[in-house]
Amino acid sequence: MLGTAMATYRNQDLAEAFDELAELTILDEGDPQSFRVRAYENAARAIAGADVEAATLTLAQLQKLEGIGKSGATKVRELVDTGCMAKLEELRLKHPLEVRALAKLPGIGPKTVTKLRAEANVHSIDDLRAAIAAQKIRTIKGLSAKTEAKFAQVIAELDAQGVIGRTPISVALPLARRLVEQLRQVPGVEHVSYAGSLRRFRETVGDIDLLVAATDPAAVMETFVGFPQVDRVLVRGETKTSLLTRRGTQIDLRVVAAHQIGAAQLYFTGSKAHNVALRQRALSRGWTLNEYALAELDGGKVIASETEEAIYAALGLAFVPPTLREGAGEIEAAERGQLPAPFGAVNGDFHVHTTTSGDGQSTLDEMVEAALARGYRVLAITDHAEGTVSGAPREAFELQHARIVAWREKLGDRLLLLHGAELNIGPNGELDYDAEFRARFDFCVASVHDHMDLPREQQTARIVRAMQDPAVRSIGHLSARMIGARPGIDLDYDAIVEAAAQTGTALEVNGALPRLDLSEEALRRAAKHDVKLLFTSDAHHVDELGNVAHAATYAARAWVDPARVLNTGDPARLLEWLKSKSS
Ligand code: DGT
Ligand code: CA
Ligand code: CA
Ligand code: ZN
Repeated sequence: MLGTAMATYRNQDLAEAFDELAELTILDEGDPQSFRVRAYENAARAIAGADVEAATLTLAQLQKLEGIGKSGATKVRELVDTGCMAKLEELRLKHPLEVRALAKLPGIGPKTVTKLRAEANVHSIDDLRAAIAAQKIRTIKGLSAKTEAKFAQVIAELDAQGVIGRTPISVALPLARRLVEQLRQVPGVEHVSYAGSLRRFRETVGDIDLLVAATDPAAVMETFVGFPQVDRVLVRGETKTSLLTRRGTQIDLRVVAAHQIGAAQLYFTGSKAHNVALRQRALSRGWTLNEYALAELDGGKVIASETEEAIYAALGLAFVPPTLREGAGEIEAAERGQLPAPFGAVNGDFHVHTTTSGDGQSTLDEMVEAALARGYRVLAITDHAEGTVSGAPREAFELQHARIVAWREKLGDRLLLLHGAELNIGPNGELDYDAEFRARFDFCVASVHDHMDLPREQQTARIVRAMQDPAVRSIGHLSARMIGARPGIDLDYDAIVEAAAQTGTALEVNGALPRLDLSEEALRRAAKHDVKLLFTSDAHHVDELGNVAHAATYAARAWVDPARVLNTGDPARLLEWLKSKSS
């Protein structure tokens, strides 16, 4: 379905359209760096960051936005005025969703996709599986048995992670938040929320589940199917509608009665295992639990339905946070009052970039002001060091140091502002600059950005070696994975965690949605040793400082003990830890 006349294009939708145009153009031209691709990417960034709604601007006004040329401005007007961008529609037809999923496999570039389509009739991941099984890849000119084995390995890894066909949380969460915001504005709407695996904060979701309580369900459905990112409507009913977005994510929306919203939230948040256990508990008390209510089996008298809290309480359980509802012992813990304590408020950030990094978008001043506004006690500025593509030379760090010192005068005790850096960890654990220069920093986070294919032993050794450096206070995004796109490096987690405990190096939980790193698995291993954790944002823009909340929500899934986390709650422990590194 094409956009309807009633669609209203917000900046996020327009930016999304240009991002999609860039993605499709890469596939079409085979060159991720082409002039056109970069123009589309710039337009997407410009619109996403604009202070005004681009849809309200004239052609001339649009062209005055930095990063938007005549062609971009024309395309914005075309989409807003007609509900359709001809170039985008043409490329979508040429490169259907299955092809785009194929192109997203790590290590398969756009040129290879073109070759696979033209010479092996491979147009989807399933086609690729079949071609590998038939040993057809090695017969394609320019490819080999080695390429074939590599493709097989990539697919096997993604299968093991269970991510093929699922949407990464970095796509699903912003989309869901945007929809919730839009649906809240429909007249008669009393409640909107997302449920399902997204609310449980899984790293990938099969689909997005939305719940709405409203007096006028038809108006809700009308708005929902008119959402600009809709590709097609799969099911349309009075109380349930399902649709597919242009990026291939399914969204289910259910309208329920306001007095039943708690039961619906509980049911549709799942997980299935959690629900089954709750229902058994209800049955053992002569009650039934479904998406409408907790009620008596005979007579059907409702016991609780309006809030999740009331239902848990009636079942004799403490409220179970959605992140723990995986059927992994949470009900027993809730019964005994032994659920993990919640984290206190985040009181500092230890992975933050400014414009000193090539890819940073906010200035030091903006970051400091934003940290103050968030009530932080500590802020470590950690721009990329020379070993990273967007890294800064020594002189830039020296200039920044002077600016940080100047800030300290003004800040007094309000905020401890640390002069830091994000050091790159080389293949053998080498770090940027030299020991003397590194020692000048107050706080260094060290992280892996390349050499992803080394064997486990070497990956483990490089990180352990980095932790032994006196300047390194924490390890950034330990596995360097990109959820749904790139598996993490192969690591002996027990050895890493032991070395972290021994050297007093903290492990970061990076809250950038594409990363969420430490992974759940690593977090569970970390619990077995005396390792300290830091929740960090990896913000490149002040708007991303909120990523620390993602780190906290995600860490909760692994039952992390708040005592392990240095930068939540009372800052005394944090300040103590900052003073010394045992090595
Ligand atoms: P996903 O979408 O695959 O990432 O995972 P979920 O958990 O979001 O699953 P989904 O979308 O199929 O259903 C949302 C929730 O609805 C699920 O977590 C539990 C509930 N639910 C769905 N179908 C059933 C069912 O047949 N039995 C029970 N007990 N619960 C169900
Ligand atoms: Ca779901
Ligand atoms: Ca669903
Ligand atoms: Zn970073």
